[in-house]
Amino acid sequence: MQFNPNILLIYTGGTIGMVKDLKSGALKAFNFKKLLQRIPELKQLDCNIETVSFDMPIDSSNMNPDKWAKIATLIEENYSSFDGFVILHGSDTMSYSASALSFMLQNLAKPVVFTGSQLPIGDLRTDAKENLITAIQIASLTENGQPVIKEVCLYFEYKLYRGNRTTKISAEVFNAFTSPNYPALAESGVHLKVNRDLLLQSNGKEFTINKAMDSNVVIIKLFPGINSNVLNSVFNSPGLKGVVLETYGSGNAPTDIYFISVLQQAIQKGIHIVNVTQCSGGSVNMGHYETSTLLKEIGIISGKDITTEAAITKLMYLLGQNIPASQFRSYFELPICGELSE
Ligand code: ASN
Repeated sequence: MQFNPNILLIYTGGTIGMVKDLKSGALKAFNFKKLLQRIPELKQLDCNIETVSFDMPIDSSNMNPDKWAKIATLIEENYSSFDGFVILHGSDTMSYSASALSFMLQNLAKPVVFTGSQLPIGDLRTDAKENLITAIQIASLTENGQPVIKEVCLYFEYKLYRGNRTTKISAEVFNAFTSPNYPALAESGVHLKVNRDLLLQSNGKEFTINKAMDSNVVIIKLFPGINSNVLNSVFNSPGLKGVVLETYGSGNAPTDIYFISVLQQAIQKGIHIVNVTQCSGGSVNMGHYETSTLLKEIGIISGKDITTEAAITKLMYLLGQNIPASQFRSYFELPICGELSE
């Protein structure tokens, strides 16, 4: 007898779930309970689809750690009854959410595939149908009764990426995401080609979720001329515990005394600072240039080839774990679920 996987579609909001009102012409949220009526093609898939929707679907600009916890809880509550999860999410902050969920869902052994679209599902030229149908197919892939994908991914415009390696690069073209430092996990063409060597393997431990995310963090992007007043006021923000510092090239920054001393004082106060490159590809390598040697010496953490989205959510996650200060750097610099290269 054929095995039909059970797939749970979690609708959080975003452009994908909108249809044009025939009278007014305005875009409005679509009732996901009627998904199969709207997209009859879904009936042809060899899986059983159930849907659950946020009570108030959101534009992903309104995504936050509480809503990440809501998604994680929905997955936890349905983990044993479903073989795979597809999360419909606005594209604007999808890479942040995919990164956050990759840290919050621990010991994952089933697929969690984020997808969305640039045009609403009700639009004639929509990219939503292909993204949704293929995301469901990917979440349904099994081999010897086991899911093929066992991690948090993002599917968009014919490519499946590791979610915590992605970044949104276009508000215009359908090919809106890229994964600058890790190849696509799968590509959809005439055939669905999965690059199995690139997939994360399950560790066999029991699935749990961790919802504690500490948002006392900030991203600072360097630019020539950044001044000490501004830097001082950010680093002296009450409650600040972690900073993602977007530096130049392979992790370089000004060598001015004022700059280094602001960072050093912050580290002495217990603030964790992670060095991430502003470049869209490549890795931080502190000590390669003179302009990054001091950063290494004062105890800045290397983000290596992590994206800013994964760095800020990993910082929130690790700060939520109350890791001893002396071990924080090693926890950050080691991958948890493939978000950086060793
Ligand atoms: N503003 C939308 C969102 O992120 C963009 C989209 O989904 N394409 O919710």
